[in-house]
This record gives sequence, C-alpha cells and structure tokens, in this order.
Amino acid sequence: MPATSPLDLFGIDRLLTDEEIAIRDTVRRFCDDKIRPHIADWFETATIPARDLAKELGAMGLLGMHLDGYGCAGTNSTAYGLACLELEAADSGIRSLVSVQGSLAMYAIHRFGSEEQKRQWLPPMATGEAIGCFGLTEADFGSDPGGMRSRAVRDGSDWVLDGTKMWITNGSIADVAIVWARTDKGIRGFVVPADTAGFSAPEIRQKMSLRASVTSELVLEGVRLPDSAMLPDAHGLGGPLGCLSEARFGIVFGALGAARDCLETAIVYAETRRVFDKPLSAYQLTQAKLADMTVELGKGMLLALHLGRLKDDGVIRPEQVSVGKLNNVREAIAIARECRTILGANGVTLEYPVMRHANNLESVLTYEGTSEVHQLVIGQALTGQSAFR
Ligand code: TGC
Ligand code: FAD
Repeated sequence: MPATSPLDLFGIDRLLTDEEIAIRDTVRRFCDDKIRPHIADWFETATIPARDLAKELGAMGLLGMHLDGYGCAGTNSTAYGLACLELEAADSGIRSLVSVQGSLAMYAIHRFGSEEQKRQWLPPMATGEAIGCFGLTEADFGSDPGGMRSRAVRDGSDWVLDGTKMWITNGSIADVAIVWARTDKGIRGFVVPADTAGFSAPEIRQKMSLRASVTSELVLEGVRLPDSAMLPDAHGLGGPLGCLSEARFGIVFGALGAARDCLETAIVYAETRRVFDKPLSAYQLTQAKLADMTVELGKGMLLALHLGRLKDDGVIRPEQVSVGKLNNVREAIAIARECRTILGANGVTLEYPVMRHANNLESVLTYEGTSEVHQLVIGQALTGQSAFR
C-alpha cells in the first residue's frame, strides 16, 4: 500500500456510514487473507475452488446481500457496491462469482419468482450451498438478446426447453440455471435444476481474461420442466434486462476496485524502481500519470456513490446505471493499461496484479452490455431516438 492511497485524497469515508465502512473493511480483509495469496495461481492455471469460496462468501453474508428475507443479509445497495469494489480489487472473477449469484440468479428468483421458488432456492444460494447461473446470451445474440432462439414449448402441463446459451458465468458448477427462452407469449424465465435430463454445461476453455472464473455453454436438449419452473412475474425482455441493471450497478463499483489495485501497485513500484539514478516516482512524467489516474479513479468513485444513493432511494434509472458502467469500466481499463507502462517488463507478469486486472477488464468491458451498448442507451435517453437497429 502506498503511504497515501489514491482514494484518500477524496475524503470518501466522510460519505459513508459506519456500517458501510465496516462491511467494506471486512471484505477487504477477507480478500487479503483468502484470495490474494492464491489468485495468481488460480488465474495461471484457470482453476478456482468456486464451491469452497461460495460457502465462505455465503458465510460472510455476501451472496444476495442486498436482498431481503430468505436468509439474505438485506444491506443497502451502497454497501453491496463497496463489497463488489473490494472483491474486484482482488480479481474480477471473484466479483463475477458474487454478481452472478446475487444480482442475476438470486435477484431473478427474488424479484420474479413464486413463493415456492424463493423458499426452495434462495436460502441455500445465500449460504453458497447452491450455486446459480444466468443464461441470457446466445452465440449469435449477445448485445441483442431479444433475438434469442432458445424456445420453451408447452407439452401438456409441462414446458420443454431447447436451445444453447453461450458465455455463461458459473455454468458448469451451477446447481440451478435461470434460463431465458422464447415462448408463444414472448420471452419468459425458467428455473432449471442442473440435474434435469437434457441439461448440460460444458466449460469454455482457453480464455485470456477472467481465468479465475468458470465460463460455460448451456445446452438444453428437450429439457422437460413442470409449469411451476417458470418465473411467474417476468414477462418479456424487461425481465432479464431488469436483472442486468442490478449486476451492472455492482460493476460500476467493482471496476474501480481493479483500477485502485493497479494504481496502488504502480505507486509503490515507482517509489522503489530506480531509473537513470532516481526513483521512477521522482519524474514529472510519472507523477503526471499517477495524478491523472487518481483524478479519474476518484471521479468514478464519486459517481458510483451518487448512483448508490439514488438506488438506495429507489429512484435510479437504467440509463443512469449505463452512465456508471460506461465511464467506470472504460476508465478502469485505461488506468490498468497506464499502470502497466509504469511497471515496464515486470508489468507483463503475474508477479504483479496489473496485467491480470487489465485482461479481466476486457471481459468486464464486454459483458453486462458493451461500451457501445451503453453509449446507445445514453444516446437514446438524450435524443429520444433508438439507434440500436
Ligand atoms: P428494449 O425494447 O429497449 O427493451 C425491452 C423491454 O425492457 C425494458 N428495459 C429495461 N428494463 C429494466 N432494466 C433495463 N436496463 C432495461 N432496458 C430495457 C424496456 O423498457 C422494455 O420494456 P417493455 O415493457 O416496453 O417491453 O429492448 P431492445 O431489444 O431494443 O434491447 C435494448 C438493449 C440493447 C439495451 C438491451 O438488449 C441490452 O441491454 N443489451 C445488452 C445485453 C447484455 O447486457 N447482456 C448481458 C448478459 S449477462 C452477463 O453478461 C453477465 S456477465 C457476468 C457478471 O455480471 O459478472
Ligand atoms: P456482440 O453483440 O457480437 O458485439 C460485438 C461488437 O459489436 C461489440 O463491440 C458491440 O459493442 C458491437 N455492437 C453490437 N451491437 C451494436 C450496435 N447496435 N451498434 C454498434 N455496435 C454494436 N452472458 C450471460 O447471459 N450470462 C453470463 O453469465 C455471462 N457471462 C459472461 C462472462 C464472460 C467472461 C464473457 C466474456 C461474457 C459473458 N456473457 C454472459 C456474455 C456477454 O454478456 C456478451 O458477450 C455481451 O453481451 C456482448 O455480446 P457478444 O459477445 O455477442 O458481442
């Protein structure tokens, strides 16, 4: 840690409650103890003890932490965002595990599910005994999920699902998948236990990003489900898109964690690295880089906190989440790349976290709506014209 952490300059703690600070600091300590010592190995070998980690994260109350009841912690959204920031300061893959579990799979059941679905799935998901995934994207329909080909067809009182989902976080380790499929009455969501006949989830290998995270295909071949498997209160694309707003909110904070970790690493490195007979940190060019990155990090943090307060007051709009996701992920990846220049050749190794974060942020830039999608959401809000098609 540098003597002055970049965010100290902004007096951020004055904007937080004691409870929010306590949650943030607890998650930071957990990451220091349980994640940081292992993360480079997990990233290099593309293995992660996700089941054990899920139980530890569940024991800390971090899974579905901003949801009420059913064993969930019921914190405010700002505290959830701060937890995402600390988790992603360790690795985006760990934050993804928590985002997908809490903001996508659990949120979908909590917001749109029947009482029976909530009672069956939310308590074990909150403890990490059960892992969930969220299947929206298909190989040919990522930014445009409304074009999906997966289908659910009525057969007597059952539903039969066929289709393939792609790039699904936690897919191969999931006990339950929330699968979105086209029906004769529009897009609907289904709660699919992973042991249902016809369901499989082969893992996608050879990723250069999010290597400490499981990413999978979901294959549904004649998956037969009772009527009670359908999420009763999600009608149309607004259902899954509502879940995305939740997860995007966590990323607004999370991406800043990756950026902060890069910046703190670069500051310490620059203080100890001597070039041309002086510490690298003593050169104006280095200080200009560090100052500019700190300003962007702090601006992003103030934006995230403002959005957190809007969300906690129940007035946040999807396009405001897009502003946060677009800015904070774009700035985070720029900071990661700039920090990498400060570390020189050392920056390309896993001995330092910087290139790992930079590579992870390539996925973060793409998932949960690409930068271009969020520019178009904001453009539509400004002009009233949709330029997606
Ligand atoms: P469009 O006609 O605009 O909207 C359809 C209906 O949805 C409503 N809506 C939203 N509701 C809640 N939250 C939002 N963010 C919403 N955006 C739209 C809208 O009001 C409408 O409702 P209604 O009642 O009128 O039917 O839909 P479109 O087909 O034109 O698409 C719009 C677009 C392009 C913005 C959308 O499809 C989109 O967001 N595309 C990006 C897809 C995406 O982000 N996928 C992410 C998959 S999950 C993931 O990546 C997990 S990564 C792992 C991790 O999180 O860590
Ligand atoms: P495309 O939609 O093909 O986009 C390609 C390029 O075209 C992008 O630059 C895009 O911005 C641009 N583009 C698209 N439309 C327009 C337009 N109208 N105008 C201009 N430019 C445009 N999905 C899930 O459902 N669940 C998950 O758990 C999940 N986890 C993921 C984990 C990882 C590691 C990754 C990488 C992805 C994950 N995804 C998940 C999928 C992710 O949401 C999609 O990759 C993302 O929505 C983009 O879709 P695409 O990859 O098909 O890109």
